[in-house]
Amino acid sequence: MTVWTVESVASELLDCEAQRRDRTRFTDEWPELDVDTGYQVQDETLRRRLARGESLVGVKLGLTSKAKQQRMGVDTPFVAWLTDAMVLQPGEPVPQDRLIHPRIEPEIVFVMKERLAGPGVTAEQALAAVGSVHAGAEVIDSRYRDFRFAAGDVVADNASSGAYVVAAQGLPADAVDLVAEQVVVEVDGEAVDRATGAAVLGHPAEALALAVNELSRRGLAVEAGWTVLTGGMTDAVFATRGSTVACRFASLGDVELFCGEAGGA
Ligand code: OOG
Ligand code: MG
Repeated sequence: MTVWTVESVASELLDCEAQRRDRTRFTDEWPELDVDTGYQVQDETLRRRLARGESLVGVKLGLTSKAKQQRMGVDTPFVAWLTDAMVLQPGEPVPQDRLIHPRIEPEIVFVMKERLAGPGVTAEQALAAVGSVHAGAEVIDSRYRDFRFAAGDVVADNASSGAYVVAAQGLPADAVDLVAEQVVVEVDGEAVDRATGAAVLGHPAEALALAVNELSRRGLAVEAGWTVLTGGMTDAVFATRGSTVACRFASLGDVELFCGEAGGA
């Protein structure tokens, strides 16, 4: 049986990503892979992403809504890293050729105007450091077969990071009622799900506060200029080739993702 370490799990996860290969979760073989160890793996994979030339552009929250927690069977929210290699420009299709089994979820996105350091940051203080709020969509992609994982596995896997798109036009944080802000998820023009900002820990700024306070445990902060994905508001939908997924927000506008030509590999 393989004896896993932070370094070998980091290598295996980055290899799976590069080779578009999924695998069974590590916690079956290495029950000691708890959330704290998962963060050590996440930080090791970030070091390797930066060493190969990517830059750190922000953080994403995972499992901040009941819809996501129930689907994934994990009820602890967590934070993970965003690099420039994950950015999709509005209008770019889902990068199917580098993803394993992508799914799409609507997210309220913050762009930070000020640095925020914890511990003890409140949602109100967090919101005051936000420069603009944007409509967004995340293309998640797990390195685990059928997205089956425990909390330590998914934290190690950088919270199923894949790609994400943020609407170019944002609004000042105080210009939107983020609790009431509604999103409708459409697949090929048909509404399949909807939620409001309240789904995200009661208020998306709670997710930002959670990220800041979690990072402070590791001596880190949320930096000015960073992008923060506050977490999927609804369950994610499959990025089926040939389809278009739209996330239509009431005040923040729309984000549309074409899922690639039908029939491709
Ligand atoms: C974990 C990633 C969760 C979110 O917004 O909740 C996430 C997963 O669902 O595979 O990105
Ligand atoms: Mg997400």
